[in-house]
Amino acid sequence: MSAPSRLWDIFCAVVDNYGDIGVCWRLAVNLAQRGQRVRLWVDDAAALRWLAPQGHAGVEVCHWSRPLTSADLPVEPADVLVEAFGCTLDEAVQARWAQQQTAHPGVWLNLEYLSAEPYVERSHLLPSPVLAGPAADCVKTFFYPGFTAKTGGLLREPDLLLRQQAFDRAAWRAQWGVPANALAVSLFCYEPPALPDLLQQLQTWAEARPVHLLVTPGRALQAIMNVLPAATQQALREQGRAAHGRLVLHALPWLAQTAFDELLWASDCNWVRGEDSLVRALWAGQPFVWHIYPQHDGAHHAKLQAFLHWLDAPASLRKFHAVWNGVLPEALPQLAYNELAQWRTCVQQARERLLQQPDLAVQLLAFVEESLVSIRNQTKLPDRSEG
Ligand code: TRH
Repeated sequence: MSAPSRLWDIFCAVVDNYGDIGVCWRLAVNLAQRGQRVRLWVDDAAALRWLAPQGHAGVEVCHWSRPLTSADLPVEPADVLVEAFGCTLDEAVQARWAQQQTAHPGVWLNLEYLSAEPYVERSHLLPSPVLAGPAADCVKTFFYPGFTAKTGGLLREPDLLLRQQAFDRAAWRAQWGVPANALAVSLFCYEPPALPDLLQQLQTWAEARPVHLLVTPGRALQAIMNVLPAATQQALREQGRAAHGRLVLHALPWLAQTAFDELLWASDCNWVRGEDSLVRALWAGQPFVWHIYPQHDGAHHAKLQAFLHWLDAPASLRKFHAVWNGVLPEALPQLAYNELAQWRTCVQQARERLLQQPDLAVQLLAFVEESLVSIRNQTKLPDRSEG
């Protein structure tokens, strides 16, 4: 049975990079695909121009000019308020939410960052009463994405598996000039210290079969440029493609999010980063290496270990991650090409485990419906859902 249609306000502050807006956009689309109406409030929508050039039916992008005043807020009250990644809501938004609770009570959620650490299971769905400010006495609920059954799960569109099955890998490769027999490696990373080692490793693999490195724009491309000779940099910049020893390098343009997914499906192994592309690499089911978002206090080390533990990663994959993420200041281990097969098995087993669990939007919808029915029963208000 599908969930009734509700109106969602999702607030997203872009801190840096593309994960905040990337996750919020995917969430908005996931909800719209399940019949929900979403207002996505974002303070910097620039990345949506390439990430989601077509937009999506059911998702309205609203400019979050900070601070919003009550005059900026739409008349129609939302049923669900999502504060993504602890972005603090403006006083006017909190005041409006508090005011509407008598006539139109709703569910306020704090959507947290993804982690495989044990605290996630303990903290998922914990209520948090607001103690001060215009929304004092309202209650927020922490919603934690995660990898296990006791968490909020991962974003997975209802049509993801069908899209993957219908995907024409050969046509994709032909379009991007990657030969069918080549090893295609995608690269989306920050500035990993072991990048020169990776290039060396790929040169070795290229002795056995052609290797094409598909470099995403922005920081990954800049990091590659920094370790290339000037002539190769120039060719890559001007032609979007350059030979580097036995390697073929491609400088990709910014892709729409759905096309970014296809890049990961078309590649034989994926170097990903942050939060959203990690999840997409899991769904792609190819061997991958994750560049975790670095935190100044080193908290990302424990986060990385927790993920590798959940993944049940083989020793070579753990070591590779430790070096790639600068946890071990060593040279990247020489990886025999056939070890990739072991990595692939590991990723595919993890993917199978994840497919057994309800996805994040399904879990959100179930929680919201249960909460709304209970709150609205307590207040004996009619339910105005459209579904
Ligand atoms: O850009 P990121 O490094 O984002 C990071 C992390 O999310 C981190 O946890 C967060 O704290 C920080 O931002 C603020 O990596 P991530 O999460 O993979 O987000 C990138 C998004 O960009 C993802 O949705 C995929 C998308 N993308 C495209 O759609 N097209 C592209 O061409 C590329 C390169 C990325």
